[in-house]
Amino acid sequence: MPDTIMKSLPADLISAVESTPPQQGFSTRAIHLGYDAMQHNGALIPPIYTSSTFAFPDVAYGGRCFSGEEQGYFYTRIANPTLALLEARLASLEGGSNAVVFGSGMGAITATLWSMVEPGDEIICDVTLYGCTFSFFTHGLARFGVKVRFVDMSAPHELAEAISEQTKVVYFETPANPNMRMVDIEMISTIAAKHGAKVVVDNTYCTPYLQLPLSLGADVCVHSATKYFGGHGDLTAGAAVFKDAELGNKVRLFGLKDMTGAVMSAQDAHLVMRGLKTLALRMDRHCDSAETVAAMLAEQDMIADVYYPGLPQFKQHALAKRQMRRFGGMIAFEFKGGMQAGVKFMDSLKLVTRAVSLGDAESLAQHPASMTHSTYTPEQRAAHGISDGLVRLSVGLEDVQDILADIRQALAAVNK
Ligand code: 3LM
Repeated sequence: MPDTIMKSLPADLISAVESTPPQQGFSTRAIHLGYDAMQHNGALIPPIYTSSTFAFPDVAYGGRCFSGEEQGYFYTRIANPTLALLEARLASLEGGSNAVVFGSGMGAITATLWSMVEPGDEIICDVTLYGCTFSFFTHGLARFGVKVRFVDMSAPHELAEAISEQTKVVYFETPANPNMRMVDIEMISTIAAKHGAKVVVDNTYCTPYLQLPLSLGADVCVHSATKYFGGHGDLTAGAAVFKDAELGNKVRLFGLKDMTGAVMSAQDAHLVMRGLKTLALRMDRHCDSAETVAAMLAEQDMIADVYYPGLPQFKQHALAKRQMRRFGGMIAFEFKGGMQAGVKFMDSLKLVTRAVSLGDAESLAQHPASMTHSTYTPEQRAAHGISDGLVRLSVGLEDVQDILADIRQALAAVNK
């Protein structure tokens, strides 16, 4: 465990982290890291600390907590033992120095970015971003004097041409929500590092089980933990994992504490930890089923394009094989009949649920142009590669033959 993680942990967690053997596998760390039942009355499952505030043995101790001399807990918006355990596990799984958890993915993204830039600085983003992230950059940060530029990072030379000493952050998703366009993390990180810019990657679609951006040169991973981390559609949460512990501490003490207050609840931290225990199992099942569904969709005459990194005909398949362990549970596709056919298809689904969000046990279908990406104007969507006919599918954990059967009957309904 890096020294930097240890410094940010309270004493009881430090002894439990120290007793966790190094080099354990992904799932073993997701299940055990940082917890010793014998220090908690033998309780198999870590206690949920719902307390918003923490008692001081004396005034001087409280003062030392506030000045940072003491690592004790004092208020849950800044730190809490249940959240700290989840943070230690996420830092380990992503290979970071430390992590901070939040009340939503947007909480993680906004708190991180507010802590990294100042008026006059520049951020360069990939052209395709989740709708609310796009909105935060264009309507949020840009209003406060931060210059936001968009570059097609699937062509790294475009970043090399656009980047300057003014650029403080390079930001992207890979695969991107919703059109699955991919970005070469290593190549983009090399270009950014040459100019002293930090790289922030939204790793929500992959989770660290499928992709490790920090090991490829990125500086920060942000997540909507609402998705695969939680995995059951019953919580809203976020996380950021940092290569450099100092930046993580700044995001906690400024971005979280003062700028957003977007704290995660202890109950949700418990649920995310429960989700992490089965993350590897669930991701493998999502990948197995999505591969099957994507292959079936690709055979349909009525479908113009299927965007799934695991398909050999996917334009960036070679990059996907290099960068990802497997290809994930998200698919996007377009009908030759355009938006009208897509809407008919989605309205005909019976098992697959019409809903936004992703990464749940239930398969979900949605229409990005009118839903998750309606924060873009139609002109912006056209310029950012998000077509009106795109259908997005989050392949769930149901039996794959039932998912296939539902999709087949909905495809048949399109032609009726
Ligand atoms: C969605 N996405 O359906 P929260 N980063 C990525 C995301 O996909 C999301 C966030 C961050 C969707 C939510 S649309 C109203 C529903 C790649 C969320 C933000 O704040 O936890 O929702 O995460 O694509």
